[in-house]
Amino acid sequence: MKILVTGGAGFIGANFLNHLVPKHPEHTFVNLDKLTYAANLASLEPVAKADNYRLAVIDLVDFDGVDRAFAEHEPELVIHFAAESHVDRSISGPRAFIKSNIEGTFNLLEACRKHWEPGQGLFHHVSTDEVYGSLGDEGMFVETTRYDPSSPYSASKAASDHLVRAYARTFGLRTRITNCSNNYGPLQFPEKLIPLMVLNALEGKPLPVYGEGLNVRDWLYVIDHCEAIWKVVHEGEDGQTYNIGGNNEVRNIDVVKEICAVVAEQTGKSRGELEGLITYVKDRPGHDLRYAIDATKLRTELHWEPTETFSTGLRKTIRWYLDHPTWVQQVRTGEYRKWIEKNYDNRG
Ligand code: NAD
Ligand code: TDX
Repeated sequence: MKILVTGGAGFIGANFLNHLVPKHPEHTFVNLDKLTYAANLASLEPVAKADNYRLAVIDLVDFDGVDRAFAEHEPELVIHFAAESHVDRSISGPRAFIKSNIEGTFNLLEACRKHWEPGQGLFHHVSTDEVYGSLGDEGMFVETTRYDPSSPYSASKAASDHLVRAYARTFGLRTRITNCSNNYGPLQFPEKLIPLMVLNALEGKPLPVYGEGLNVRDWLYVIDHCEAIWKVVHEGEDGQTYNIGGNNEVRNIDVVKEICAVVAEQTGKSRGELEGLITYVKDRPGHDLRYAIDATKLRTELHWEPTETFSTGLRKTIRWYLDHPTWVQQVRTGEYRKWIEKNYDNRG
């Protein structure tokens, strides 16, 4: 099968391709990516030369480019990862999120409608639990929870989910959607909580916790997410939504303290000194208090189970960052430093 993977040079997309391209020589994987600041071709080194892997550098906002990619590669399955993904960036500069996440998804759906007869092809949309908004102390998100996004990022993802459902109902496009909780693992750009804290801890820099650190996220190891998507693509039902989550609810402050403990364990640094780097900074506006995913549908209907606990996954992740200093050095370029200054300098 010919599979078009969008956003394959980003964190989850690259893990997905590195994990699945070698396992499936019977499929061809075409990675359509604009290569934004969040993309990194070095992350794809394990598959770059594989016979069943191709790269197409295209911006989803450019419909002609997307149209040409469909004509050239004739995909039968689209797995749509590409998006602007960082909530804080959507607060300081929302326009790119509206363009890439809404217009980009729209262009991809239009290309499917143009190139596929009704009933042909399959469009898998990778989305987030953030579309459901914030939970209080109780309850979990299920597939029927009302959409109530808080940030420009989550609103743009909610809009893209709605477009996907509209194309299924109106044009008969075969679609599936997954809404996943927070991912962590190798290859994650260090603007996100876990890699940012790991690298700062390694360098003895402040560990900036927003607000009081009491917000809760439900953490899932990235490969468990990739396996869930692969299962839904192959065994799921058209028109259905599946929530993906690892039942790993942790308060941010406890995530950071656990990172200090594991960094200490793996480097011999003092855990107490690392915890001393924790600095409480100004909260994120509109900061959702708690996310928790009920993945019962995926577990019971498709028999998916995550393989990593937060403890095993975090140890693997920190080991990976310790073992890949060149990758780390390469992503922390001028652009990265500019973001860190902009986001953290007036937060103290
Ligand atoms: P990322 O920011 O690491 O990577 C995004 C990729 O998309 C990059 O390679 C970038 O170049 C590409 N891209 C962005 N705009 C594009 C455009 N206009 N045209 C073509 N390519 C473009 O993101 P990620 O963390 O890997 O997330 C991937 C997907 O998973 C996103 O849709 C995100 O909403 C969703 N998701 C992420 C998480 C998480 O915790 N990271 C959780 C749930 C869902
Ligand atoms: O420096 C920080 N300090 C801090 O306290 C950063 C970067 C984050 N935080 C907090 C904010 C959140 O409560 O940590 C939590 C996690 O933050 P992020 O890593 O920015 O993730 P989040 O905002 O929860 O969104 C992520 O999960 C859902 C991804 O970025 C989204 O793409 C995904 O959809």
